[in-house]
Amino acid sequence: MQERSSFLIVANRLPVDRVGESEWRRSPGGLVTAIAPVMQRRDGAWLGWHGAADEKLEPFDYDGMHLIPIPLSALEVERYYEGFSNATLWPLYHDVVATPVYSRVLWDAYRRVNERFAQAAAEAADEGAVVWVQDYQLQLVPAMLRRLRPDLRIGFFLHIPFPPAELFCQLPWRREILEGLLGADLVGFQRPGGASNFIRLSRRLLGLPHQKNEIHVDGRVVRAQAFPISVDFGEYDNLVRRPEVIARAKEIRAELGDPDHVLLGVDRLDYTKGIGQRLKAFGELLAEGTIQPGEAVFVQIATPSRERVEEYRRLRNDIELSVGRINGEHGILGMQPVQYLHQSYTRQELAALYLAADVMVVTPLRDGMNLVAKEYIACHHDLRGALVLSEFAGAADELKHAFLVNPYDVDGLKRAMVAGMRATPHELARRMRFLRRRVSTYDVNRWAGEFLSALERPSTVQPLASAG
Ligand code: ADQ
Repeated sequence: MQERSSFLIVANRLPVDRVGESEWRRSPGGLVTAIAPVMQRRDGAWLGWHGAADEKLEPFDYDGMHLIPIPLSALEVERYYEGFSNATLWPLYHDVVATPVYSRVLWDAYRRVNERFAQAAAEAADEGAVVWVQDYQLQLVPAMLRRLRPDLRIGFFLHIPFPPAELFCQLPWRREILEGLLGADLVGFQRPGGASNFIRLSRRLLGLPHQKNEIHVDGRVVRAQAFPISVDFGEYDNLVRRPEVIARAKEIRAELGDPDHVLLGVDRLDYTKGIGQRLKAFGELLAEGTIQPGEAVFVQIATPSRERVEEYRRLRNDIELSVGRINGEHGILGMQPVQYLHQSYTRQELAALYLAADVMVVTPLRDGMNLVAKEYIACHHDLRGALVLSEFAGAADELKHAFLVNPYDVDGLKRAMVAGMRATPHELARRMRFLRRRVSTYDVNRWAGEFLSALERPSTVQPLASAG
């Protein structure tokens, strides 16, 4: 029998990607960076899918972490991951910006895969262990795990928004999802609004009483609270001070033809990110002559994402069409106003791009947090650079000194982009100082630390014995 761990992370994916046949590399992302030290300190294990369908792998150690691969069949990838997670929950939780698919076949797969994760966690956890379940793909795991192992301390964190009742109630399995989450001792959200939506829904759909942010269920108390996620500030701040990154940023500007303004978008190619809206605004600024070709270049980096889901294929076509149209109408030989790159980059190259950009354009229609906005801030110790930020990103709660916009308002978007380009260095420095103060003090280590200490702190509220 394998050794049991006193600290477990349960996530859809393991924190590693395969390179070649059997080599692994740590996947990029703040979550791993924040959690790896805790894992090493506490003899932790991480359960998740390793990324290949129809393949069973034995647990293995990597970089001080014990990794437990959970197998998924090709059909489960299609139904649980691409289907229920990304064609049902993702659009529903993001304000229905695309139409969610409601299918019993997809739901069945979601339930079955969640059960498998819960079983594996129950087997891997030591007596009284702390288990931290991540994100929308695994919302049933807390309750399933509690049934198997009532001795565990279970936390759950939702990385995407938690919708209001008006939207959530569309879900045919709304009770099951709520009950699944309520299996945790602590349910974390990006924004206070997510926590209050959850508390209100528990009352409305399940009749559960609450005191402030503590819900009474089955003689237990479940706390719902916001923990806004952040980035590894120090990592980016160090990167952009390195001579090779500074040189690369200069080179990027030169390759773009040394325009007065470099505008930048960096996103997964996802319909929630508002990429079409920002391109439309930029195209209109060129069409009406507010900016001249050559004066400004828009660089849009769009990482390939969920390419087998229909909506994502359609989005890619739409974006590529609109890039082609803007460049066709406003480009001149050797100079295209929009540079579109459908590729992934290393952190170092991303840091150089952030450093090179005068205006960072982050315009999601809805976003749990948005780490790109915070990464950009971490890259500007020079106090240069303007952040145009959607008020519908979780990050807008903390980053009030950005140029805040409603991405549905094209004129407002145009005004904010122009304001970012024309602001004085003094004004930009003033805003950037506030933004950096926030992101440097509340970084991803603090996020993980605060979640875990809240999870391990017993509630002071007496459970109502009869509730539930
Ligand atoms: P995402 O929707 O993926 O995350 P985001 O928070 O912006 O959105 O994170 C994207 C990450 O991918 C960033 O760290 C960024 O640097 C990286 N990235 C983007 N394009 C890249 C490229 N071309 N090459 C390499 N890296 C690239 C979900 C939620 C968010 C929430 C996070 C964390 O949707 O709202 O902020 O989880 O909780």
